[in-house]
Amino acid sequence: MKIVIHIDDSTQWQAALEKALPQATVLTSDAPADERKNADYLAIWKAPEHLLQEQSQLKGIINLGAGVDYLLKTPGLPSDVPIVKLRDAGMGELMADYVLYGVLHFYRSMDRYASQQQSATWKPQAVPEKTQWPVGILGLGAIGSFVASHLSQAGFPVLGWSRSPKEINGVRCLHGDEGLDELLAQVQSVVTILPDTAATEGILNAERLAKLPIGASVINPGRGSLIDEQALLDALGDTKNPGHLRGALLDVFCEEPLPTGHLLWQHPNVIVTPHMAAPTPLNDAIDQVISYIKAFEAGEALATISPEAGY
Ligand code: OXD
Repeated sequence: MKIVIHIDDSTQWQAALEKALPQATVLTSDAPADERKNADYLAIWKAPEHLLQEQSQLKGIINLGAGVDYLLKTPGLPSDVPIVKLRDAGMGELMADYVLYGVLHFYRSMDRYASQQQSATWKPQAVPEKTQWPVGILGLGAIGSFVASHLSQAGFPVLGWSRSPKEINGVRCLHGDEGLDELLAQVQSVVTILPDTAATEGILNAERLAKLPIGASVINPGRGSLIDEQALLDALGDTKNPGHLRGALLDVFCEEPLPTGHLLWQHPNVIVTPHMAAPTPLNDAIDQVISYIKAFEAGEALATISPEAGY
């Protein structure tokens, strides 16, 4: 069996897979082209087109991340090879930490203290009851559900939204367009963890951002395409003309890296992080990759990606 890996730290993944599957030939995408050919499995994240195009006998593709948007847009992706993706695999916990940090940042007024510090202003801000700080999570897949439960356990009232109905203990789950409007009207912080698909592009547009309460904040560790960036800037306003939103913590952008001159870099109420909310953790992910390969080899049914749905 031949497995070819492409991800930033491919050699660590190669060593871990070789150890777990001693009978397999495990190569990184740096191997010579004639050795890379005829792979049975590709385990990849943001792989170059040629790696997909040069294969002819793939049994499966394993996406080494939660989002398949990049993979599905890669020219040369074969249409007849099943694709699986990492589901949670330790990313839920990383994402939950990132989101909890963002919620606490606004809830405990860290944004206000940062600005007060500019003028050496000593002024404690009121701490509302957590019950008065509902948080909305858009997207209740494996990671979104984990984040929603984590925030609920941290004491925040949590509203979750997905296209189709879901049930999560401790989370008020809403769905459909009406459910989305209902959620937006109530939350102090809205968190976007949806996949990047035609149906989710610009889901937080000007009209929907306007539905958020005055002083609400936006946290986006999902995909840049989910938010209309100009509409977000308009809703944040500036020091002369403050908008109705208080601030944003953004990890993902329509263009990455975020271009140097982009207004989001300069906005005083925006924190920019470089797509680092939930880097794929090696150990948890390796266990999942191995179980996928074993299931493929055993001919077991797997939850594969639907290229039409985009997730
Ligand atoms: C992912 C990501 O989709 O890190 O896993 O963006």
